[in-house]
Amino acid sequence: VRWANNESFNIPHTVTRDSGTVGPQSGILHPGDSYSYTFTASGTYSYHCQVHPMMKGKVIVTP
Ligand SMILES: [Cu+2]
Repeated sequence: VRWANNESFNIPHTVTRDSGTVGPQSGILHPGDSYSYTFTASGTYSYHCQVHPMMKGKVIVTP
């Protein structure tokens, strides 16, 4: 999965796993940056933006 910051203004975001040691962990993404993570096991992976904790998402990987 590839996440891209497509903001028109200078708003940074992150893709940060909610817990555990497996899952996406991008660090700061400025506009124009992108981050890719390859999921290698099935499961539900919840994540949020460290800058804006109300921004949440999840990826569901099926076998
Ligand atoms: Cu954000």
